[in-house]
This record gives sequence, C-alpha cells and structure tokens, in this order.
Amino acid sequence: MPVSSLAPIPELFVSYESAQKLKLEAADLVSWDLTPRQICDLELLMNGGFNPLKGFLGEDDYNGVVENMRLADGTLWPMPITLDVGEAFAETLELGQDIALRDQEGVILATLTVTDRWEPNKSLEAEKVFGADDDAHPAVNYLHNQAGKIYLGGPVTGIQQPVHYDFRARRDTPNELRAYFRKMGWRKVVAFQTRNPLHRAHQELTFRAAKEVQANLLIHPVVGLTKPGDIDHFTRVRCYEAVLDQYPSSTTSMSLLNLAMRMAGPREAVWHGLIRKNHGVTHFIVGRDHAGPGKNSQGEDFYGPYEAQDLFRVHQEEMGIEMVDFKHMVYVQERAQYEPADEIEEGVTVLNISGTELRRRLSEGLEIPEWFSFPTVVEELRKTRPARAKQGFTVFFTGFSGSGKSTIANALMVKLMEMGGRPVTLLDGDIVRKNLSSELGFSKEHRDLNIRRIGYVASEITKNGGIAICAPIAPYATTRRAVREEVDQFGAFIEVHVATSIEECERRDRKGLYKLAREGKIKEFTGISDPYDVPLTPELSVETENVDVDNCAHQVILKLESMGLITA
Ligand code: PPS
Repeated sequence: MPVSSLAPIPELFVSYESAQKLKLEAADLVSWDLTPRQICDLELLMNGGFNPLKGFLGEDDYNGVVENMRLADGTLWPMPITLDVGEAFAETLELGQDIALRDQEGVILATLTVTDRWEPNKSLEAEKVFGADDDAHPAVNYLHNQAGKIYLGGPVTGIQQPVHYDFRARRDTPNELRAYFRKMGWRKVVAFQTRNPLHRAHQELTFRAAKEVQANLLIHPVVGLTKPGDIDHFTRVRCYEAVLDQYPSSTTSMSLLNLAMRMAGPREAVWHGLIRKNHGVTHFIVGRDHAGPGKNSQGEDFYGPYEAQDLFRVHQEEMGIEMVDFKHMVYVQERAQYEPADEIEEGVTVLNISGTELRRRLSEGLEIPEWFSFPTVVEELRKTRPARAKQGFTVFFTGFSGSGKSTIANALMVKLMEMGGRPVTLLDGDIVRKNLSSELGFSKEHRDLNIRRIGYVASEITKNGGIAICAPIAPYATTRRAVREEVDQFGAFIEVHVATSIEECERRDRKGLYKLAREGKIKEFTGISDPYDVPLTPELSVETENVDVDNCAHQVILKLESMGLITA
C-alpha cells in the first residue's frame, strides 16, 4: 500500500481576486437557496473532499453511480451528489445558464453552470444506492419526502467556503490536513470516522488500530448531518476534546468533517474511504455495521453486519486507502482492561454496555461506570441529555375533527400543570390556525405547512425543557413523521391517536361541520372528502366512545409515567 504523497489536491475555488469579481457578477444571476444538506455537499465539492467530482453530478454520471458506483468515465464513486430543486424553479432555467448558489443567509458561495436537468427515478435510486425503497431508511425518506423532484447537474465554480462560527480551529480542508501531515512528517495516517461520542472502548480500539499499522491517528468525526436523533455535534465535540487528552498528543490529532451522511452502509463506507483518501489519509477503520441506518419497516437490518467491510475490501486497492478492521473491544474485569472480544479465553468476566443501555442509563439518571467511559465525557452527556423526568417532550394528538383531541389535550394540560415542574404549552388546532396559520386553508400543501409550523414550535419548546401538547388533525403520515424527527432530537415525541371513528365524529358533529361537508359546502373535509392516514405505530391510541375524557387523559399520563417522562 503506497504511503500518501500529500501533494495538494484540486479545489474548485477561483483566486481571491476572481472571487470578488465573480461575487458581484453573480448577484445578478438567478439563485438557488441551498438546503443544509446541499451546503455540506457543496463545501466538500469545493474543497476537494469529493475529488474527482467537479460539480453536482450530471445525468450520465448519476446513472453510472446509481447503477454500478462508477462515473461515466469509469471512476469509482458510490454516492450520487445531486442538486435537487423544485419543478417550478427548474422550469425557469435554460441549459448552459449559470446560477448562483446561496447559503441560508443569502451569501453566494458558488456558481453552477447548469449542463443537465432531469427527473430522476427516485425509487430506482433508493433500491440501488440504499438497498431498498423503504422510507424507514433516513436517506430514502429524505429522497422521497424532502428532496426536490428535479436534479440539476453541472460544474461548480467556488467563490467562498460556507462560514462556520463553531469550532473553527478544529475544521480543516483536505489540503489543510495534507499540509499538517506533511509538516508533522506523518506519512501513514489511520482515520476513525464517528458520529457518536467516544468512550473507553473506542479510545482503546483506535489506539490499537494505529499501533497495529504503525500509523498516526486522525479522529475524524462528522459534524455535518448525521442520523436523525443523534447527539448534537456541539456536545460530541466537547466529548471528543475531553478524550483527546487520553492519547499521546504527538501521535494523534482530531479534525471535524462537515459531511452530510446518508447512512448507506456499504456504499457509504467506500464513500467515506474516498473522502479520507482526499484528506491525505492512508488507512481507514471500518467497523461492524458501518454507517448503518437502523431497522427497515419490517424490523430487520438494511445491511448485513460485515457488508460494509466486504465492499470496502473489494475496492481498497483501487481507492488507494487500506481498511483496518474494527475490533469489537470489551472490558475484562479480572484484568481491568479492554481487549478484543475474539481474543478472550473462556471463564473471564466480560463487561459491556450497549448504546441502548447507555441511553437508558442517561435517561433514567443512573450511574455510568468509569470502566465504560471517562467522567468528563459522561458529564458533558448529562448536560445535554438530562434524565428523562427533566427533559422537555411533545405529546402530539392526531385524529378526525370532533374526535375529542382538544378536550383530552385540555384535560391533559391541566393535569400536567397541577403536577408542576415544567412549563406546558397547548398548541390546539384552532389556536394555531388563529395565531400562527391564519392565512392557511385545507389543501395538502397548507395542512403540511400548518403541521410543520406546529412541529417547529413544539421542537423549540421541547428543546428548552417544556412540554408541548399539540392537537391538530395532522392527516398525513409523512408530515407527522417529519415533526417526530424534528422533536426527537431534543426530547420524546408521543403520538396519541384519538381513534374515534368517522361515523361517531359525524354523529356527534359538535361544530355542525360534517353536515356542511356532506352538503358540499365545505370542501376537502378530512374523512369525508379528504384523506386521513391512520397512524400505524402511535405510542398510544385512545378510544373515546364510552370512555370519559378524564380517563383518556389519564391513559396519556400513565404512558408518560411508563416512559419515565413524569414521576408520580
Ligand atoms: S390540519 O389538517 O391538521 O391542518 O387541520 P387543523 O389545523 O387541525 O384544523 C382542523 C380544524 O379546522 C376545521 N375545519 C376543517 N377540518 C378538516 N377539514 C376541513 N376542510 C376543514 N375546514 C375547517 C375543523 O373544525 C377542525 O377542528 P377540530 O378541532 O379538529 O374539530
């Protein structure tokens, strides 16, 4: 395996003078406001992290990548890096036209010459790239429910890097890392990719990996976009900094990578390897279930546990970066040290805490032993993830109009206020429509916007330790899921289906709306002339026929107690 030459790799930026000029000219161009994921992709395109790509993929390259992980010229590249946009925007463009790419504040980062515009077959992309057209996969969900319908492709001219105000000193472009390795004389470097906090087992395995291949070690965590629900990168970086002291400083370094992960398992591992190669790294640690997306909608793993290692092994020669197998490290009590699980004789006491068990201990405020993690790391985690009974959460009622959502939500609010301890906010359908969404009607687009607004407010309340109770109809499963993901990062999301049948709601007709809907005087009325996706896996489903409101609210209280969110 060759050691890295560490010569600079090509970037897509123009010179400082040209950039100033281009920036002025680009102000007159049609512009596209990049999504957070597109900003991450653009950063790595421009700084050479995605070398040899010269821009967002055109149609031929895209087809090659989707079909067989190769660009049209045969170069290995496993992940489609595409610029997805809405149909209306795409229609305004001519091929050959330059457009300005802006960040979310409107700063122009680059221009794109649009050479290709096409409507991709997203189901095919999902099958080929992510292994299944199943929305339980975060990237497939993104593809179908967030990404625009049309892809634009073409070369990018870089004007400036996206600005980061956090951990600036810890962020390096591929060429900055290459220069660092050159300066330090590091010719062999093994990189460790992670989206989780590091505990003692990780410290041990990374240190061993470096010793095994006699290389220096680069801790290279992802701080762009990771899996929904992951610990935020601010907390993680503080944890990494705490662990860094545990390594010999002359052999180990850390740098943050602003990558938007796709959780694509085997393909993702190869992609990660190519990105690290661009950063001047010679060896890459690939673990069990590398970049795994979790379970599919049948409750099974998307990929086999060693598929990522197998695919990497097939391509490593061509990639020019060597894989180091991740060793599963466990703690041997008798010897008070970590050892690879496959090297341990029978009869000794092996201790291990899984990720699930760690989350349980954190959420219940239980002790986390020192053999498992470093006290400074645990302290940081506890700050971000206080025990569940101290976290904010969202109760999200959904059901037909007149099902009893508001009444139960009101009763629940009062009960929670009686208990005290956390502020409670009720986002009832009618209140929201008056105060936040007064201009909206009941088309799918407007309902989605309404629910997303509720989700946004609920996630802010949850983040700040409060209780949000929402009670809209929320008829669409995908929108409810988007809200769940938004809230999940900060605290629990409890979906409660108020399962009153449409017949019963119509019989009650408390507001007289069903009558009007039947007469056609109200259009798009949920359950009558508009769809309602029944929740398949709500945390709780309550029946209201022959059950009084107090009892329904009490069922929610019991659920909250069983989840550790409130203490009796
Ligand atoms: S949604 O779909 O979640 O955005 O709806 P939501 O904000 O909860 O608003 C539902 C309330 O608006 C009244 N209303 C209608 N509901 C459904 N379909 C149509 N077309 C409609 N037009 C008006 C209705 O009173 C709902 O109130 P609730 O509290 O659910 O009975």
